[in-house]
Amino acid sequence: MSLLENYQQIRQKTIEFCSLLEIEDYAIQVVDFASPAKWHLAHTTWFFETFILKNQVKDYQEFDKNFNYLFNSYYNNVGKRILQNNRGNMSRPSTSKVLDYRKYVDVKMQEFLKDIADKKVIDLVTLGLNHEQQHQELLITDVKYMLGHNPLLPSLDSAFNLVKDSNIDTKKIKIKAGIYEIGYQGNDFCYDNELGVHKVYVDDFEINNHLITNGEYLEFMNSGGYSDFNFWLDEGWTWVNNDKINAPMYWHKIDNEWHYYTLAGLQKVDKNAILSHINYYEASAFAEWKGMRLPTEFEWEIASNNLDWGKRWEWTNSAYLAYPRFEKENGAVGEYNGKFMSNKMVLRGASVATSKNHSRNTYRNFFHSSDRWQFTGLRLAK
Ligand code: AVJ
Ligand code: FE
Repeated sequence: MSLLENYQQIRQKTIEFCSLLEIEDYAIQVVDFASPAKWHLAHTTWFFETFILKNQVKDYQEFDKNFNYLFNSYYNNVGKRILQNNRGNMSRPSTSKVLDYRKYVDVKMQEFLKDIADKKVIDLVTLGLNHEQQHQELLITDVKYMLGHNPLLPSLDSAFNLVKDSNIDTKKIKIKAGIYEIGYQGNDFCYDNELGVHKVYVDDFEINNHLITNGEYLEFMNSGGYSDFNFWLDEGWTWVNNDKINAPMYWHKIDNEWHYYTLAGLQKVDKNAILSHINYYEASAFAEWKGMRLPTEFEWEIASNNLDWGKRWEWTNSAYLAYPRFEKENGAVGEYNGKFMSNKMVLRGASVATSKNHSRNTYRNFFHSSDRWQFTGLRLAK
């Protein structure tokens, strides 16, 4: 597929998901970490306008002089911006103005992509497309958070039954101790944080093929998992107590039976379906209860070719740190990944909301230990 066709398809996909929204759904921000759909639509567009059009197209006229301030997410190199928790304060610009912004930038981008040859620029456009795909996943999880905190727990669409998949092949994979190469070695796109192929030593280990199911997690819950401090990391135990946590995000006990909110509406918890919406503290406590542990990101990558993966982001036992030969990209896009390498854990795999061509066994997702609004799950190792 040409870059132009790729651009058209990926941009269109964002719009397709949004067509399921009501106009009131576009603007609100119910929690700091979840951005409004309107903001995602504009921010992904801003990325192309800022990093491609403004730098590459002679006499390019920006769509609106305020948009850099409104839709710059975190690039200090590109100027001042609104606070992240103010993203929902913007009833203006209207959604229709933001959609006009997308069209304006799309016209310019498509013109520009017709004869583009510079490898560096092609790479930057490709980064912009992968960026948009990351935001497609964030859009889904942010909309889920919004509707999942609406008192009526409305369904978005019956097709969005994203928690259902099950895999309970209980095979265990044994890997021999040795020195293995870690990092992306292909010729296609990857992020800077996957690069700098390097060797790591791992000891003998065993890793489960299956992701923990709701049924297995219910056993942990029913045996008092959330009330025994022995299973918990200190920060996790504080969180459980302060926030009175007794189940994964979106779970509700109704008439003594566990249900969970899905984008297809409220449903009874399916014991065979793969667990979702747990944070690192919960993943760690579950592993402790089982007498096992989470794999490191290196063990995960080494074993990945023999594993069933791709339905949940899997918490690993690895802190999100730079690889030994990590080089952040030049310029403002150097702020893309590298500056978040503190106080975050690595998640490996991909989720039901991840673009299919976007998942690689070297992809390093990262979130804070307390985050659980993504489609996060866990796999055990020992
Ligand atoms: C890799 C999902 C943690 O949410 O900030 C979006 C993705 N990077 N825009 C994030 C991202 C820039 C990133 N995560
Ligand atoms: Fe972004």
